[in-house]
Amino acid sequence: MPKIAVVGAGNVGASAALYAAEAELGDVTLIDILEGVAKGKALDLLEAGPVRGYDSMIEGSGDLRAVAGSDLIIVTAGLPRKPGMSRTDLLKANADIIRGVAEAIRDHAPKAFVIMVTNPLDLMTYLTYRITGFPRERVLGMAGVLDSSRFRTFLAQEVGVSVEDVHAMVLGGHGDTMVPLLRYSTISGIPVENFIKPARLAEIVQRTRDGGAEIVKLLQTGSAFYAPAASAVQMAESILRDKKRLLPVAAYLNGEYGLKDLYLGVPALLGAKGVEKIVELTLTAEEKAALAKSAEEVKKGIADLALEPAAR
Ligand code: NAI
Ligand code: 2OP
Repeated sequence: MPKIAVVGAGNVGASAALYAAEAELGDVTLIDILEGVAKGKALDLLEAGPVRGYDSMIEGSGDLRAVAGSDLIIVTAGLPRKPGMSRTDLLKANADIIRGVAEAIRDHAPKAFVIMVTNPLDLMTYLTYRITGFPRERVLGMAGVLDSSRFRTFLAQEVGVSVEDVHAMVLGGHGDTMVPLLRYSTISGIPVENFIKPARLAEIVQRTRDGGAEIVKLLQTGSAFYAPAASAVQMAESILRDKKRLLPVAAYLNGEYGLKDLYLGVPALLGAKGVEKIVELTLTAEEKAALAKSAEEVKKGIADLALEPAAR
């Protein structure tokens, strides 16, 4: 079985470990600075195996060096957003944590794929790419699958159809500037505009943009974790099982969509080589402007990271 490390055994990390084990995607090592939390949750998950019927090994560790030998690493270490806190507020605190995690991955798991979850997502993925020095195919971020899943949920509810028949595409950064693409969102191939009036669709788009904040407001003590963990595991599965799913992911852009040297949500093919292809869609002037605005926000954040100029 492949080895999957999940760094951060909090809400998202533990849920990701659970989904990965249930899918028997690999053996899972949960790592957290709170060693007892990592070990306790790992043992608890292992003991659920006989009931749920999975044979994945699940171990816990308080040492980042336990990433050694991993085929794929899901990074969820960090602070979650609190009410009233923007994703960008998290930048400073989480950048310090992610720097250490990325260095450990670079030194101890040089062949691994890395799926970043920690916010601010596009920036933490960029930071990891820069610190590890891994090829861009092996470092990607989870946001688009989650944002699209929220969009799909709301569209399915509105029309009264199965979520399985709703496909949606959300591009851009994981933040207030995300770009839900209505033209590429369909119910069994039929554009959603055939089912929902423009004013109502606009409301659904806004609810999608606010999807993270909606959960934060309800939970009060943290942010969403089931849907985020499920989304990260779907990406991991596509890579580890070479499924070649075409999913919206935060990928490193090197000229695609006219953008360079940043991570941004775009449709990408995920297979055994990681991000195997970035699909460039033809966008309307309005969509292009929205994506450019999103890219501008991400670029500002990258400047705040105050990294040395890219050597490549
Ligand atoms: P949480 O607070 O439940 O878990 C975070 C865990 O990270 C804690 O157990 C903490 O001890 C651990 N940690 C902190 N520093 C560490 C270090 N240096 N090494 C190892 N572990 C460390 O938070 P939750 O809800 O699991 O969220 C985790 C992150 O994921 C947050 O930054 C959150 O904003 C982000 N997130 C991103 C989403 C996305 O769409 N990209 C969706 C949901 C959450
Ligand atoms: C979310 O969208 C907090 O970014 C996280 O739920």
